[in-house]
Amino acid sequence: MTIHWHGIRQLRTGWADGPAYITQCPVQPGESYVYNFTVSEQRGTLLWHAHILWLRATIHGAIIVLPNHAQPYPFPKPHKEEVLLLDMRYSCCLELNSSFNDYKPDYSKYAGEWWKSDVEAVIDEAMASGNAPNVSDAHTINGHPGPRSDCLGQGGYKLVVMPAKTYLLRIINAALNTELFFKIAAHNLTVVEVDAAYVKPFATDTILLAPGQTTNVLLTTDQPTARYQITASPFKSSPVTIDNTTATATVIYAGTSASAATILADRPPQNATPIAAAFTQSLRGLNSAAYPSRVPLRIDHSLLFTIGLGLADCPGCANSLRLRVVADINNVTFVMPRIALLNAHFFGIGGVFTDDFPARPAAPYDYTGAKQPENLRTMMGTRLYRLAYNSTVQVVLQGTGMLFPENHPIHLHGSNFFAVGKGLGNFNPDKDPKGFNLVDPVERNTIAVPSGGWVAIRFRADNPGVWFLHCHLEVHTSWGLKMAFVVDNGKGPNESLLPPPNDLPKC
Ligand SMILES: [Cu+2]
Repeated sequence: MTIHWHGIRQLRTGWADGPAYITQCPVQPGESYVYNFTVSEQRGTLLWHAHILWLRATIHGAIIVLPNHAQPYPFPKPHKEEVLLLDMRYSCCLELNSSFNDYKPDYSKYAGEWWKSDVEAVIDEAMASGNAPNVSDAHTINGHPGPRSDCLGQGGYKLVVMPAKTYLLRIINAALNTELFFKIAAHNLTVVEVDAAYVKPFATDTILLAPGQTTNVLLTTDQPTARYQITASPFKSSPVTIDNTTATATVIYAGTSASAATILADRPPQNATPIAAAFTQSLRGLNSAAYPSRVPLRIDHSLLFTIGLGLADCPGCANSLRLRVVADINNVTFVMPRIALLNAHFFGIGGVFTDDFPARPAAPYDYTGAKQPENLRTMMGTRLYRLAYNSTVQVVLQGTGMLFPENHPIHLHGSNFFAVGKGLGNFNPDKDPKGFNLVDPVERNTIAVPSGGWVAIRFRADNPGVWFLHCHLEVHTSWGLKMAFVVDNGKGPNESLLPPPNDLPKC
């Protein structure tokens, strides 16, 4: 097991970041490891989760970093705060009725009972067959799928509110493979923060979260006393099979009669790309005097990363073509090392990785075109991209149409980034940078690259260590859509990676 503190910067403490074989070897059964780190200059909602294989399906929770007493929220103090954790279950609701009713935020007690299929078996079977893995059986809100025809007696999660108050909802998408729309019937939500970075407040009736993303919204209880449905429903950006269930929960105004009907939310259609685009388009960094947007303006490394799918030969695969689906960045399918990359970097152990990750595709092509090449093979390698301390980086994350285009939520460890531009089709290096927002772009740690389009991000490499960049759809990470940056030490007194702790697990 390893645990990742998703979005915590881990300044100089990469040993506590958690991705298995990137910054540490897994903690073995019966062993222990203390994650020791300091949270500085960050506040907001994040999540922690297991970061090995598919174990984060059951092992995850919220991290709430409260603001400094001297520096309150940049919006009116809410009456109350609530955490809403959206996740998914590979389980049969009927068989698990009792566990759903007994839900407590203590996954270890229920981990054995939640699953009809063991998630490890799900991905192992997919990797052996070469095909896509089975999808989950239910999405949930705070552990409950809500009432379902196959899950009678399930009222779901209930949020009881007082009228004429403002609530801060901290919403987290902890699902493995589904981007989720979130909605509350008859209410607008005022978005104030994403990925623990404040944004310019804006009102919307629907928000969208990719796996790994968090969103804080203000909910003002300005509607008639009644019960209102909450929905978490999938956003489907490509022709793949997904878990198409909707999780439901209820906002109940105090004083609502027990027999009152629930006012239903009209959840967006699964393919509601315009709603998804309108939401992401509305996100702007707060960029106030207290929270300025420190967007790098001069760029040392301008990178173009194509992200998508490919095929690999698989003589043992159980399909007729003897192929398996893989995923890649710049046509490199990442091969997991056997010892942790951070260890190899710190102690100078050779033969574990190379630092020749390609800055751009070997040859330009029509990345998002529907025309498929004859050869969909990728290269295999444990290749990293090296950055000098404090260098500035722009990465254009370019989705491809290889096999088919799909939305990829890309997560960077060790640094937040600014999303300075996005578009559909192929990134145009002559025209598109003219439209970049270098004033108040949204700052975050996970960004959904639109299906058949691109996103440009910028960050400063001011955190020495090895930092994972990967798709947060776990299926794509399993298939190899991942790489890492190695950031060298600086020369100043606080610009070096600290030595590893004594209890760091060994491979
Ligand atoms: Cu992906």
